[in-house]
Amino acid sequence: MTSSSSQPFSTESYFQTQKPPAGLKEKSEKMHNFVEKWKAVKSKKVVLVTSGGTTVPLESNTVRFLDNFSAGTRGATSAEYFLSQGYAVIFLHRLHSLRPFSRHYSHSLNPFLDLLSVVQPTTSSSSSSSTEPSIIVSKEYTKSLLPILQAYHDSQNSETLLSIEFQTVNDYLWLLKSVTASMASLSRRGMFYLAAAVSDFFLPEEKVAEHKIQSNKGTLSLEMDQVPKVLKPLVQEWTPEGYIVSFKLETDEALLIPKSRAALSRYGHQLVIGNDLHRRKYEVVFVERRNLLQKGKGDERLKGAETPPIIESDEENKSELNPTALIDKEEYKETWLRLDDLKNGTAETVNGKGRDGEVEIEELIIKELVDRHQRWIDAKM
Ligand code: PAZ
Repeated sequence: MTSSSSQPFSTESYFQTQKPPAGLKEKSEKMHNFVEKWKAVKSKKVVLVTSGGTTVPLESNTVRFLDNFSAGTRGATSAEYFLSQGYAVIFLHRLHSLRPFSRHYSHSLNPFLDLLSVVQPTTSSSSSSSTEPSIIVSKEYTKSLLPILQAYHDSQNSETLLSIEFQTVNDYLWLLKSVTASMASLSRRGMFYLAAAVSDFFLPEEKVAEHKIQSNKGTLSLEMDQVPKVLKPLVQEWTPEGYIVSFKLETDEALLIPKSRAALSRYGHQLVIGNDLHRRKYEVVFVERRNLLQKGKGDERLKGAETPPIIESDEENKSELNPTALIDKEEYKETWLRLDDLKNGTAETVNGKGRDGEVEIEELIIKELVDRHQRWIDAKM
């Protein structure tokens, strides 16, 4: 058994030792059927959007858990723009986090009850008039709600959106592995947009207390294990042809680009989107290898000479501490997307404006990704 006192968990040992969550089979089947359905439509591209934070329970009868800040805004917003670009979307999200369309009316920012008005029955003698009060959307909100409602109905009628929930980091890892196995058959038509904020640490099953941890000791000491870096097998084994986008969140701006480059170098996927915690709604940076961009394809990552080195174990840890140490900077290219550039007229949007009248950074991100993904697909034809 691997644990913090011995070797860190590898992806393999993780899945050998940590139990699959309840409901995995049913959820996996739903995702698999969704993929198969859209695979049959040759023109359809499919994207997996992961969204929201993962929890790490401290007790198996869970009272307390480790969590993070993510509300799922990035994922829910991006899913809408992918749908509007004609993608079929698997939205793998944290339970109770924001969801596409309903996110516009979150209980804290824009409670839906505030949109509604009561219409009292008319006193007219007409037999057809109702005697019951009815509820309508107030006129001032109708204009902004209408396109959201239409897009929501479109996604339901066309069955292009499948939402699947996770809560713990263990749920997330098992579901990710399972959906990736299904999506691998899409070859290059599948995109992975991994925006969830996944815990770096977890408590292996054997270390989780069964009952609520008692407070009579006064202090609580926890030693957590590192979550294995599943991006590595995902890119190299589970779906070698998929177009894979990971996110890198930092709070120290100086680390954003070096750590994004280090992730690309380590895992060999196509794109890292770097974002700073406080600026994430206004600017992001795309970090990619130059040779991928120039040739418009990325299979170099798996073939011989041009493949960047995959940094293993000790080297991986070293580069985590000093992310610039092993990286050839010339190999990488950065492209900033900033909402400020719209004001300056240096960037275009797909629709001109977000549905609430404000442009959202996700609209710019998805526009860029659709182009890159298409080039990735075309490069194989
Ligand atoms: O969910 P949200 O919109 O509040 O935040 C989005 C985000 C910062 C979690 C996402 O853009 C991101 O960077 N995800 C990866 C985080 C990481 O594990 O580095």
